[in-house]
Amino acid sequence: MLLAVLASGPLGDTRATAACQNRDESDRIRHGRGLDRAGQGDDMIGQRDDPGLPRYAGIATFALLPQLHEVEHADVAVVGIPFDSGTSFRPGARFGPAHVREHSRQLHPYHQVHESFPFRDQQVVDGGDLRVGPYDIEAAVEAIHEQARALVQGGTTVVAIGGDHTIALPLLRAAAERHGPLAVLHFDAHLDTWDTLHGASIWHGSPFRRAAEEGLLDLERCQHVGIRGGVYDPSELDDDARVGFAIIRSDDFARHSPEQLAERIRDRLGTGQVYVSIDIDVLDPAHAPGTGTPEVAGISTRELFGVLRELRGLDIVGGDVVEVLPAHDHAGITGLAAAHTVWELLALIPPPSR
Ligand SMILES: [Mn+2]
Repeated sequence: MLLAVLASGPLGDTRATAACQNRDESDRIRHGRGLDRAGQGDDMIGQRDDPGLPRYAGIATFALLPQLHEVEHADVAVVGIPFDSGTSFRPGARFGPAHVREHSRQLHPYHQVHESFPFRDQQVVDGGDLRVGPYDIEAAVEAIHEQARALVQGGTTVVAIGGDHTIALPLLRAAAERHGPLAVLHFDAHLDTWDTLHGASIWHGSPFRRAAEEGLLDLERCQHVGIRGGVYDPSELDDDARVGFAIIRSDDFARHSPEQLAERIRDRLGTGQVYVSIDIDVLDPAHAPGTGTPEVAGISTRELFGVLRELRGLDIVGGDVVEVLPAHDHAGITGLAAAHTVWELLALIPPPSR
């Protein structure tokens, strides 16, 4: 009651007015310009670069990038999709986007391996969270589809932070509407090409089966990476092959280098357009404990990045990093892994030809 009186009384009004009056140009949050050493990219708005506001302070957009409304055109938008009603086991990935943003504060401008500036070659923004409710899966999938379609049709590549893996279906719909049937590069412990569960046809274990049925996938060019565990019957693997996927297992990382595996992936994907979907549970629970359906004997963060960094040049037209579940995370391990995975994905997306 006391707080309410203060806020609505003369003292509250005075403070608010003073705050507004002080918010002149010098108080605005400053973002770096995108100028690189070759003098290119100076029309980009880069990460927040404000000596008065350290990286750990202020509101966390992804990688402290500008928001969508702060730029004239975004080439790439990182959007949160706080939806987890398709989850079959532990719920809570709806809180993933905020967690990943919070752990993305330490992402820096320069990529040492690629020798590139991922946020200077093109305009990358935080597109905020999509508007989506928790109670009706089909309505949610349609809402995600509509909002993703508006971005994609406007020439913005969408990279989503989930949310559970259900969101890949509407994102693939939006991407395939613009680009045609797509190759899918899918990092996951699980196939995610199952049919129905508990009577639901759209859930987080079925997005790629539904996508194949809808004609969104190029059935000769899809690739799983990191598969292990979680199969009831070998017929599931036959179904999986039928909807277009080849498999690199988690175990394959013990026998083959990231370079060799990346070569297999390139052979499979060919030169056409690719959608990259990364379930954080592809990582071993030691590297990503905060996820909905953990599977032991997974790959390490370094192995994941080892493969991703060999895939420069892919024509990536969309992607997601999903299944981050903060309630089961410890010390931000999963949040950090996911934030850096998004960054690795952004570093691979080719800039538009201007
Ligand atoms: Mn998945």
